[in-house]
Amino acid sequence: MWREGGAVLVPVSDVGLGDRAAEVLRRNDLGSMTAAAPRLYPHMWSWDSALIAVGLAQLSVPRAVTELRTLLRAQWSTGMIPHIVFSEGDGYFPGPERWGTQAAAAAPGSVRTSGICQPPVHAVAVRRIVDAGRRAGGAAREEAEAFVRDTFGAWLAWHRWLATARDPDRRGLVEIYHGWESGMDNSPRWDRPYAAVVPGAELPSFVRTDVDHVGDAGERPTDAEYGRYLWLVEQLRRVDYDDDAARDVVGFRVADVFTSAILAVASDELAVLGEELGAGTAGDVAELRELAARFRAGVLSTVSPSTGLARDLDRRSGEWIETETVAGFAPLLCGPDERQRELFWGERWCGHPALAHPLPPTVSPSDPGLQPRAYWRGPVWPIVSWLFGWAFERQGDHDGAGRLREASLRQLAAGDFGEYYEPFTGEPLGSLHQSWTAAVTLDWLAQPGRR
Ligand code: 9WN
Repeated sequence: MWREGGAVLVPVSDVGLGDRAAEVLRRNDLGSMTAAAPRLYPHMWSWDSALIAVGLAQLSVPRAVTELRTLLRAQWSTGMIPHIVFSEGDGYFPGPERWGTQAAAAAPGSVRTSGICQPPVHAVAVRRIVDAGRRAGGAAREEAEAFVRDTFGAWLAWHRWLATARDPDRRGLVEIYHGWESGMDNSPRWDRPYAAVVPGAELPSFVRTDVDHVGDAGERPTDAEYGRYLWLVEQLRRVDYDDDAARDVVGFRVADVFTSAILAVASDELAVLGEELGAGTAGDVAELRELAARFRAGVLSTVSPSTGLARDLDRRSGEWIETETVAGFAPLLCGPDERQRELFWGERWCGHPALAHPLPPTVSPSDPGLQPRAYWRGPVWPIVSWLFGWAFERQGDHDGAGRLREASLRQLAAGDFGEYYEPFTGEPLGSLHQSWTAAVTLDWLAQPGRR
C-alpha cells in the first residue's frame, strides 16, 4: 500500500529519510484519517490533513484521496471545513465536549468537529494528488481525476463561505475569530487583538494536556494565552457557532493576511482543476478566478510602505498590526514580488548570518522579540518553508524553490520530523514525528530537478 508500483521518486541517497518519513505517516494512520502527531495531536486537523495528503500522494494516491474524503465528510452545511475532525482517540484538550458543536445547526450529524476553521490549503493538495495520479497512470490517475469531479463543488462551497461569511465587506481579506484559525496560534501578530480578550469569570475551568507532550512547557503557549483561547470558544459556543451572530459577539476579529493569500492561490488552483477536468460550470471557474483576484488585491492593499511587509488588520480596533513575522510575506505567496523576494533572502530574514539554515523563521531574526523555542514566536516550521517553496516553483522561481528544498532537507536530515525547529541551532522542538513535517519531506524528496 505504501509504495505502489515503485511510484515513489526518492533519490537513492535520501532513501533512508524517505523511508522514515513514510513510516511516520504509517504509524500516525488511524485508518481513514491521519493523526497530526502521535500524542500531542491525536485527531485530524484541517490544514495538516491537506499537507499530509501532499505526502501521501507520493506513497499511495488512493490513501491521499481517502484523507481528503474523510475531511470533507466533516464539512458544515455552510461550506465551512472545521479545523479539527475528532477521532476516537483522547488526550487532547479542548476535546469535542468543550467545543459543544452538536447544537450548531450547520454541523454534520455523524462526525464530531470543532467549530472554527483553518487556512484553505486544500486545493493545493488536490492539485498534487492529480499530478501524482497522472505520473503513476492507470487506476491512480482515474481515481485522482474522479475525486476532483466528485468534490469540486465541496471545495468551491468552502472557498465561497470564506469569501462571504468571512469577508462580508468584500475587502479581499479573510476575517478570523480565533488565533487557532490562522494556524499560527500564538504568533506575535495576535498579541494586540488578544490583549482585548478578557476571559469572563464564567469561563469553565480547564486542565491542559498539551504541555505533557513536549520537552519543555516553554515551547507551548502560556496558561494566560490558553484562557483567552478558551474564552473565544465559549463566546462562539454560546451562539451555537452561527456565522452572523458570531461576528457580533466574538472578542477577536482580525483580517488575516496570510490566510487571505492562501485563499487567493488556492482559488486559482481550483479554477485550473475545474477547467482541466470539466468539473463545475464555466461560471464556477470564473467565480474562482474573481476570488483569486479579489483576495490577491486585498493582500497587496495591506503592505506597509515603510517595511514592505503585509499586515493584518484588527477589525475591532481598526488598527494595522505591525509585526515582523513571516506572514508579512503573504504577497510573495500570492505571486512574484521583487521587493519581497529581496527582503525574504536578505539579512533580516533567510540571509541572517546566525541562522542554522537559510529558512524563514516565524519572526525575523533581527527582531529582539523573537523567542527561538516558543512555537509560532520564532521557530522555523517546515510546512511554512514548503508553502513558500511551492509558491516559488509555481511562479517559475526554480532557484528559490530549490534553495528552500535543499536547506529544509538538511534541516530534516536527522529524521526526527519535528513540529518546528530552533532557528539558530536547528534543534527539533514541539512534537516529534509530526505528520505534516514527514509529508512535506516526502514531497521535497520526490521533486524532480533536485540540485
Ligand atoms: C490548535 C495540529 C495543529 C496545527 C496548528 C498548530 C497547532 C493546535 C494546538 O497544532 O494548533 O489548533 O493545540 O496547538 O498551531 O497550526 O494545525 O498540528
